[in-house]
Amino acid sequence: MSTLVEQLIQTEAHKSVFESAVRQLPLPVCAAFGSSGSPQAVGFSNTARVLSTRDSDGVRAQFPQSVAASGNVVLTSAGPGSTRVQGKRVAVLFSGGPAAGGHNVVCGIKRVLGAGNTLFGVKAGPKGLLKGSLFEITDANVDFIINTGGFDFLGSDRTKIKSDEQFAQVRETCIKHNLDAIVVVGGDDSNTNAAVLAESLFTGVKADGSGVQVIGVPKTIDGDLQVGDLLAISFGFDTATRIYSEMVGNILQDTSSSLKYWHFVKLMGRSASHVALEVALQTKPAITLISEEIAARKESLASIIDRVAQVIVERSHKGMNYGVLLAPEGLIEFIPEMNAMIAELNDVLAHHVAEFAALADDAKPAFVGSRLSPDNANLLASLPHYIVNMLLAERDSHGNLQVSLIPTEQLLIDMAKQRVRELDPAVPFAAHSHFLGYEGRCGAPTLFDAAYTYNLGLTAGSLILDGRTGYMATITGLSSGGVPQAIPLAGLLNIERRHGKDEFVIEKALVKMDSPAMQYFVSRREAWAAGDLFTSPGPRQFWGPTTHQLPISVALNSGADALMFNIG
Ligand code: FBP
Repeated sequence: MSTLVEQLIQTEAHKSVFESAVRQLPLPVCAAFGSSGSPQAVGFSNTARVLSTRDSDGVRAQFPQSVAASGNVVLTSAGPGSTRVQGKRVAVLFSGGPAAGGHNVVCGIKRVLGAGNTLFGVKAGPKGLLKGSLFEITDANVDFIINTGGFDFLGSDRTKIKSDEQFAQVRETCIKHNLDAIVVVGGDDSNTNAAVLAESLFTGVKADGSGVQVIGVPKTIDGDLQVGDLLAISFGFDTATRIYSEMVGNILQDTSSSLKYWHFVKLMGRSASHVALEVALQTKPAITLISEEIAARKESLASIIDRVAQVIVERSHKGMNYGVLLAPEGLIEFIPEMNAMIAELNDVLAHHVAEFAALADDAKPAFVGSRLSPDNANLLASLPHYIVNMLLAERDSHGNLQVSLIPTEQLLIDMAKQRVRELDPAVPFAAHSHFLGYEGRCGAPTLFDAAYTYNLGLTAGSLILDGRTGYMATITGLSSGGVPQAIPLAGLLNIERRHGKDEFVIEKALVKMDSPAMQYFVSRREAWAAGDLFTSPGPRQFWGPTTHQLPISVALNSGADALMFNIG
């Protein structure tokens, strides 16, 4: 074999030149953890902040032990933690969609637990917890997964732990592996699950009557798990939006080079439009639809299409028969008439599960249509088959419509084409559709996500050593050194209608119309529509001038003076 072939084979199995190099990148830690070389656990004390939601009374009744213990008070790091805690057995699992930095959470927990405690990985998410699929994580594992993207070290899934039988299975796993604590790395639904687990495992799991601690870690590329200044952003958002921004920047460059195409790009982010807004701020395309604004304005589908078509026609009259439109993945659920129809549809589906499942696919639209109110039935019938099929597709285990499967970008193209023709038949309109989603979730974490997640892991591990349960780890002060803190999960819960039933949930943080990021976007979008002001931010950097950037929307919303994060 030639030397080059040998070298190439050596790069197999996550040992590319790049992967080997990023493993060596040093990670800064918050001052509270001491030196970055050997970070130490911190202890926690109460702050003066107590969390409450509109459904706090109901939460207190349903989560009595968690609320009594935490008082829904936010915790902050307070000096070194106890170094005498030994022998704890902790399990960590990933839940929901992957997000860059998950591996560093595991590394942070392992480092802070040290040699005196044991960390187990749960294979394939909550389902693995039910089955008891656990394995011990070693220091060698940590050295190998540090700074790498994806969740492939453990795997993930979307199982919601809700039935008595499932809770009994979790208890069995805890007893079988003699667990003291579980860390759930997940989004709003998974952290809701963590709150429920914390209450259910609060006491009486082990022979001595003690319970199992449960700590959440805020993950989701969607960026919709935010708690004001206590949680500026979930991890994974920065990496995903930087990857999408590079791709959109490249497409923008192509449109103004080839001068003949529109590109309609749907961006991941199940409900909220944070991803679309961030990518718009990074790249400045001609049109960006923000779902929350459409809902706030009660804008109909026809009016959205008219708005889009007007821009296409106006640009064409200036000689620009090209451009880029960004649409958030969850758009369809925010258009008022669609939202009302989907809500009724969800109820119909929830009440006819078995009957519906037994039907042939082509009989499903008529079955549902006959059970909807006339307006909603007409709306459903007016939609193209590729949208109807996906609206009727199976919900995930949390009751969510699988918006990543709905080709909204194609619907927008088809409807815009018709409207452009009506407005000015001479305007040429050739469009390509794209969905940028899975491409962005598992990239190697940006330095922000890498450092943030490592510190989140150190915080989660410290909370366990400090004997806490029912909290979500967070790092505040991302531009000023970083402070490990803990948010009481029960203090975030509200009641929402899911699967046709009321359930306790952590509400998704949507884009706020009066947020600085949205206001800035609104102040610039007409100029972006009228001309070619786009930018191509290029690839995310691990070495170089943009290495230490915060997401633009996070920097604007948190009132930062500059675009740089500062942890350590
Ligand atoms: P999480 O909320 O679990 O982080 O997942 C978010 C997400 O990436 C959404 O943006 C997208 O709609 C969804 O996952 C896709 O889910 P799946 O991986 O099951 O196709």
